[in-house]
Amino acid sequence: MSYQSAKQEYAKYGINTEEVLETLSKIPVSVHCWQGDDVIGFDGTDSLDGGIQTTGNYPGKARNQQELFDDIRRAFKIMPGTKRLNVHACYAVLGADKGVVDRDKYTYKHFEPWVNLAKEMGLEGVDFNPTFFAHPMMKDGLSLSSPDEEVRKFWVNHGKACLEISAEIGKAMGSPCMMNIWIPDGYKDIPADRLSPRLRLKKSLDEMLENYDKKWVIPAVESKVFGIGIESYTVGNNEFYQNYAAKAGICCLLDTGHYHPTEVVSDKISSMLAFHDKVALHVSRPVRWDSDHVVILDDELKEIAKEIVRNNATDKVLIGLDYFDASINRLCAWVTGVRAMQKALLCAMLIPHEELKQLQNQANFTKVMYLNEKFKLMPVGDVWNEYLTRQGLSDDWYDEIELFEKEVIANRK
Ligand code: RNT
Ligand code: ZN
Repeated sequence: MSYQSAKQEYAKYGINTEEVLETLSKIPVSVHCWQGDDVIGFDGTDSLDGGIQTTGNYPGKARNQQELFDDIRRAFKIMPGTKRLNVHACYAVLGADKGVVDRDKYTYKHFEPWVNLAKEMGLEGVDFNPTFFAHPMMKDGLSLSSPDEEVRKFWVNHGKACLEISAEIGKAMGSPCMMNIWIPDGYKDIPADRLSPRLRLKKSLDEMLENYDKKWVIPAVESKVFGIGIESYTVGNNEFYQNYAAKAGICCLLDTGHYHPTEVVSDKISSMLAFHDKVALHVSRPVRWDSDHVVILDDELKEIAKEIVRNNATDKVLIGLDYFDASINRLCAWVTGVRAMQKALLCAMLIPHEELKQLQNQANFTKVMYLNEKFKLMPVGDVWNEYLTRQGLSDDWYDEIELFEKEVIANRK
């Protein structure tokens, strides 16, 4: 009922909500596996490092593969739309290889259970990340930029192994695998040499990317401004990777928490699209720093979604989520972020972009403002509810989380 009247309302502005519902359900969102266990993984570590941190002590985090898989199955059930699964190398399912095979020797078989899980859940694809943190071979906090050749080589080999795994994953899923490279390398205090570590990182990336399966792997590099305990200098900063990606012909990944606090990723997307065929995102929510709060429907998220939608870039911007909140129910965190991302895309699709673009060219900024304000309170919610209904879902999913607390969390002591 209310959807029908919303449909008519939007039609007055030339917006076809039927098309919107169809398109929205097909935009893939890559959901990170690491929200479920505070980025710990299965390959040995019990604490996080690399300048990233989860805060909070909410009970019930997944303690092993089975629990994480169970949680993912449960959470994904109430996430609408097309999803991918984003897996980190530290989530290798090692079995008898645990303690025997190290990260430089991981192979596809250690990740096959993830691919099987993704298939079982009917996901579009699986994305992958080498893990350059929380490992004894991180020497003095450095990986690919280490002056210690043994350390540097180890991590180059980890990257190479991950490229091979990514190719297998891509093939197995029939969908290219985005492999994102992020390293925490940097210094707490003012460095004595800024160039050498960057040259070593460049060399390491060159070695790593010498040979990979271009059909099934989309390599990406993720920059950062600083990390906790690594405040003064980050080897892989924005300028480094922008240049590297452009030269090497690979993808840049923009994490919304990795810039100075007044810089916004929404303003960067169009600049990237002017030069690249693809740009990848880690959608997070920084609060004062790269705090990785749960993604919610805030103004910046809406602005990011507008950039994707109004530039017809839904197949050029690879949307991935990256947050980890340990202070609230982790399933609720997961589902909230995925839904917020899709709500933002929906909001962006329910705006008369062509008219607004024309008004901008006519310098009619008065009407641009008027329309933007008007559309904020148009009946987006009715279209959202219809979107969920058509997928057998609803916006009343809190009970599901409560049930999970009772059935699962209560038993994880
Ligand atoms: C860290 C980066 C990186 C990680 C994940 C776990 O600041 O954002 O993407 O969050 O690789
Ligand atoms: Zn990130």
